[in-house]
Amino acid sequence: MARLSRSFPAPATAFRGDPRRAGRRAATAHFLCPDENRLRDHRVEPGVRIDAPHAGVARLTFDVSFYKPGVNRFKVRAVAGKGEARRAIDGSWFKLDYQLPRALGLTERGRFELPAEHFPRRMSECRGAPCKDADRDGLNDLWENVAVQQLRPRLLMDREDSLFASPTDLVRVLTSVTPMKRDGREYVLFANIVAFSRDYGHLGLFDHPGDAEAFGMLYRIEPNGTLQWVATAAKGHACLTCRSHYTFYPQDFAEDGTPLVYVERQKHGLWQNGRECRARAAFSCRGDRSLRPPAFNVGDPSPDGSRSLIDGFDSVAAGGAFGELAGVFPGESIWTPELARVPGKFCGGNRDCAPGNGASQPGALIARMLQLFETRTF
Ligand SMILES: [Ca+2]
Ligand SMILES: [Ca+2]
Repeated sequence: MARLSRSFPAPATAFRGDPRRAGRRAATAHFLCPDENRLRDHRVEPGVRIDAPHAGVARLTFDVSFYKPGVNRFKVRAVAGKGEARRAIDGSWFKLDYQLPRALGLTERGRFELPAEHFPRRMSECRGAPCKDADRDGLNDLWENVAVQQLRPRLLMDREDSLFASPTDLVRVLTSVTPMKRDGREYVLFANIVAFSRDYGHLGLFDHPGDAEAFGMLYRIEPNGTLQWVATAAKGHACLTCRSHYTFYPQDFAEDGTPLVYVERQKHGLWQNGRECRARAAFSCRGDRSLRPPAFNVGDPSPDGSRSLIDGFDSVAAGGAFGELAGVFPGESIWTPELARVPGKFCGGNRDCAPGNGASQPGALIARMLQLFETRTF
């Protein structure tokens, strides 16, 4: 743990705000973190330090924290007062890019451990600015976001898959990180949807716009805080004409600890184990071309959508928090049926979609995956 903590920077830095106008005093200053695109998630930071480098100028200094790997956007808003008068001072947006070391947390196959001094897992153990829980699951969102990034799968595809011949077709991983409890022990479930623009079918049949494939990895929390893999369910096709269904097999990991997921040619059913895929899948799982798409923490299921972090794809701004999702799958949504091009469906951003031919919405698949793990014994 100590060795790890010295090998990368702590996820916090200092920001110096705009000088205050001469003759005014800073009454309040708010630090805004827009990453979840909702006002209620903006964080008020009372701990602003003020010094005076020159006469008539006050400088505000904030400690700010990263909430996720990649680009984090920040803005400072202050209210300056003179007598009874108040004046808002808005800083401009600025960005900090936080790149994780590739091997962070991946100590050995099937184990995952982030240094707790920088990435406390539970909100109850978290102190200060980096602590945020916008999806209200008790897990610190920074920990969730880093875990999603580090444990995102490497997809082993068939090099003949039409995805590689369709430059506008895309694939993204949408992940819900959810704590679970069993017999007094703690677990974390990574419920992943691998979302493709299209399912290319088999020999010209069964193709459809939008393809949302599912696999979930369950980790047990060891007494020392390490995550230990215990089970994976992945949804693949065991015969040409049957629907995909979940099977539990041991998870394959690469030597560097990355989870490996085999993808059926054209149909994209998922298998967490290469041997089982080759033995049982109805479609080829040659795995001779690999791909590791970006993954996003999309929040957790809730009846009113209040625990989602990302929902409608059209509301994702290119310069915003989840910029790599901007322009991807236009007209689709993760959680809210009514926000989708075809309500309740995932069409991969394609217009040739109808209630009968799209995939199920990612949020509905995630909710069903949670039920699957909640009702199974390990
Ligand atoms: Ca959380
Ligand atoms: Ca979560």
